[in-house]
Amino acid sequence: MILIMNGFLVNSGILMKSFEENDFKLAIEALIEGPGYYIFENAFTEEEVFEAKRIIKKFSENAQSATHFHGAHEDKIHLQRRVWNLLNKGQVFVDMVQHPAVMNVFSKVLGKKFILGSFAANRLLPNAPGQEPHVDYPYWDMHDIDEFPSGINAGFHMNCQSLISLHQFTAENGATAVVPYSQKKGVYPSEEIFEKEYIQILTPPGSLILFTGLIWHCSMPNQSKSDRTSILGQYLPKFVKPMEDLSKSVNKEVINNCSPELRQLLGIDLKYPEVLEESDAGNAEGKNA
Ligand SMILES: O=C(O)CCC(=O)C(=O)O
Ligand SMILES: [Fe+2]
Repeated sequence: MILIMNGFLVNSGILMKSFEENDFKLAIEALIEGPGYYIFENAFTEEEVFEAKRIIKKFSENAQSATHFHGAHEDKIHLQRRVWNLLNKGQVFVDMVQHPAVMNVFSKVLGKKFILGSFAANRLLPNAPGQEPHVDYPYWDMHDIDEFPSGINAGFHMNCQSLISLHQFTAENGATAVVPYSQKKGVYPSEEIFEKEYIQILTPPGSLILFTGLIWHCSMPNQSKSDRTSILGQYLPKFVKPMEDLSKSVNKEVINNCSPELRQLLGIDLKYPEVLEESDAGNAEGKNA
C-alpha cells in the first residue's frame, strides 16, 4: 500500500530485507534446541516503523488499558501503555503480523495451521519500571501449577512470540531481557536465577525477534528520556484458545480483505468446537476424510 506522509512516499507493504530458507532453519533450531530466541535485524522499513509508532502513539496518548506483570509497580502502571487489537488500526500491522519469517518459522514450531492469539503494542514511557520475569500465555499463570495438566513440560511449544522493536533497543531504555535456554525448563521463572542469568536483546529499530513463550523474559526499566515501544505477536497451535478474542474484535473489512496467511492466523477455517448434531452426515475425520 502506498501512503503519502509529510511529503514522503511510503510503501508500507514492502519489506526492507528479505530472508532466506537458511535463516528460517537457523531460527527454528534456535527456538527449539538453542537459546530460545532468534533475531531478524531490520525486517521492517523505516517508513513502516514510523507509521506503526505514529498510530500506536495516537491510540495510547491518554488511554490506560489492561496490562500484565506489574505487581511490584502499581504506582507506575500509567508509564506502560498497551494498544490491543492492532489489526484494526492500520495496514502496516496487517503486513507485520504475517511476515514471512513468522509464517515459516512458527509453522514448524507450532504446526502448519497455527493461529494468532494477540497482536498488540507495549509502549514504555520514560521511567516505566519494566515487568516481572514471566513466561507468556498460555503458560503465564504456571506459578499455580495446579491449573495445568499433570506432567506439563517443554516437550513441545504451545506459544511462540514475535517482538518488533520500533525503537533502537538499548540497555538504558529497557531492551527485552531473556534467560537463554530457559525455554527448555518448562517452568515458571525463579526471580533469583533470572537476576543472575538474564541478558538484554539489543536491536536496531524495525527488527523482528522470534522467541518461544516458555523462555523466561520481561521488559526492563526504561531509564532513558524517550519512549521505547515493541509490538508483541502471540502465536499458538490451532488447538489453544487465543488470548484476545479476535473473532469478535477484528473488523469485517480486515477479514474480507485478508490474505490466505491472515485467514489461517485468524483461524477462520478451523471447525472446532462444532455443533456436530447440525453438521453434514458422514465421515469428517481420518486419513481419508
Ligand atoms: O516489550 C517487551 O520487551 C516484552 C513484553 C512482554 O514480554 C509481555 O508483555 O509479555
Ligand atoms: Fe511476555
